[in-house]
Amino acid sequence: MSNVLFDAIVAGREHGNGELFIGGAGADTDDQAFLDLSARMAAVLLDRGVDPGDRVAVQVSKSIEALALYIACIRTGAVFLPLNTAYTESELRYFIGDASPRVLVLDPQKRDMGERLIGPSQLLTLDAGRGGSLMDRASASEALLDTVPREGSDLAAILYTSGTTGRSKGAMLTHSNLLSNARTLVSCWQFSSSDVLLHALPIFHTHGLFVACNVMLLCGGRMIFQPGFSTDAVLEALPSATTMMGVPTFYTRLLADKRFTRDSVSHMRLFISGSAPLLADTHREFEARTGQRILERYGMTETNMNTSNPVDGDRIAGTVGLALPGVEVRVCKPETTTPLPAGEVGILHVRGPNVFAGYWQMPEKTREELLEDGFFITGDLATIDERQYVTIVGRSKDLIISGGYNIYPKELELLIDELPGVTESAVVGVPHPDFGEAVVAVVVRDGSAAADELNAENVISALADRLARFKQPKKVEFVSELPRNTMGKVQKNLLRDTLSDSFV
Ligand code: MLC
Ligand code: AMP
Repeated sequence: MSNVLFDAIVAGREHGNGELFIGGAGADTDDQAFLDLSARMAAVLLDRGVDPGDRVAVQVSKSIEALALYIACIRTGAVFLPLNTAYTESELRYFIGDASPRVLVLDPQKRDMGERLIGPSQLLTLDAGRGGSLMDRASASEALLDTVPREGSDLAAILYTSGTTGRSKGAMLTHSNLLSNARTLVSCWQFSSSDVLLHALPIFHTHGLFVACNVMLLCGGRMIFQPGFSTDAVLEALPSATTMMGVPTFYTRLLADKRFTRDSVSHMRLFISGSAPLLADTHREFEARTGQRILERYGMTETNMNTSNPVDGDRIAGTVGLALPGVEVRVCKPETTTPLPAGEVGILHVRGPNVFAGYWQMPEKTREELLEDGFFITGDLATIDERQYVTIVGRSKDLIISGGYNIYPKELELLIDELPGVTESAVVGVPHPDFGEAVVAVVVRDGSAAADELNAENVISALADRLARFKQPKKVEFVSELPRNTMGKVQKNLLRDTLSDSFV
């Protein structure tokens, strides 16, 4: 019997020249070494009692070995659960409690924390320098011989995505969700074994892991695997690349550097942007500087990719393009499933083989967002024009996207409201030149003695242990009351207007 995703990856690699990585730390890891490492890691997981369907939670730095661990999970039938390296112990405690992983893999420096979270017997470690107990055991292990069979409907991964209530939800993605979407992207974006992808994204989210790595694994191409985004390192590696994927911040940072010129990218086949809105101005400035048009696409953790501008054809600035083959999109009035006429703003729904299997252990939440007719309610406000191009015009969900990371205001508001001296708070996203949007907390003090002590620094430091750094407010404003409408609802749009010049 087959393992749907793993078999496709093995077949994909056969199109290539035997190398998955070029440059840097990966130069000596060819396909065979990479797959062999994943087979030995798989044996370690089985030895730790990982059964098909068990979750393997992983919070480690980006490395080739971390990617091999993803493949190891797929081959053992485990459910890969990657976690943002910025998450604090308090955030991890929630994910571990919710997902009950069989094994947790952490950086060796976080061993004590891991023992507190899950105990020593279920803990393994891995660092970006090929160290840690997982690597030690994998080196001493025989490679797993028999890949565990998995069908298309079996889970391959759970990725947590924050929720409007402040509670993160685990999006369950099946083998066929991941495979169908990656195959569609290989074909639509014309990826082949001659492509070299400049990979500077993190590999714990959909964009860097499934969009970037699955596509390259399947097309037989190669990757320049960088630990994170650095303008210098990207400029240095560009001559060896043919394509790049990034969040809009990558492109605004490149444009801010005079070394980024038409000549430096004339050999590039494709620049792709997603995870957050690419300003039409950035799109135009990029074209004016380089002569190339960024291809913008639109996706979500729950759905992988839904729409894309075409490789051949009109890439329209400010739009996210057309529904991908096999994916249906409709724009409906809130609370209905009636599609609106072309050009009218409504909630975007999507349906297709890419759409996830539901939220982990949240059947009600799943029913609310994944409709009986198979459409998923994205919570994004959009229009579809006469040519079927989709434009994302806003969000009906209270969500901030900063540098491509999602931040749900409710999670911060609940923590800030608990602080001594605080009556209430409202957290909003305001324009930021680097991150697109930045988090601002607006706080109302109560009349207590604790309120007299309260300032921006101590609000932020009170959050430090509980929230990843990227979620923490870049600014805290104090007001005597929050603006409310006649229904008593906080008018965040007014706060956003008042604060719109905070960072520009
Ligand atoms: C870092 N910081 C951020 C931040 N990233 N703050 C807000 N938003 C972010 N995204 C913090 C740092 O902790 C630091 O805090 C300060 O901001 C400046 O850090 P930096 O050194 O300038 O940041 P850097 O390390 O360069 O990271 C910026 C970045 C990174 C844009 C390169 O955030 C990134 O790689 N983003 C990609 C996110 C992504 O992959 N999203 C895909 C989700 S999947 P201080 O105060 O300590 O200095 C998805 C689906 C889809 O959305 O459609 O793709
Ligand atoms: P995530 O939950 O991290 O997967 O983020 C998904 C959200 O990112 C979507 O619901 C959109 O709001 C946003 N998003 C992704 N790509 C784009 C894009 N190209 N333009 C605008 N918003 C985007």
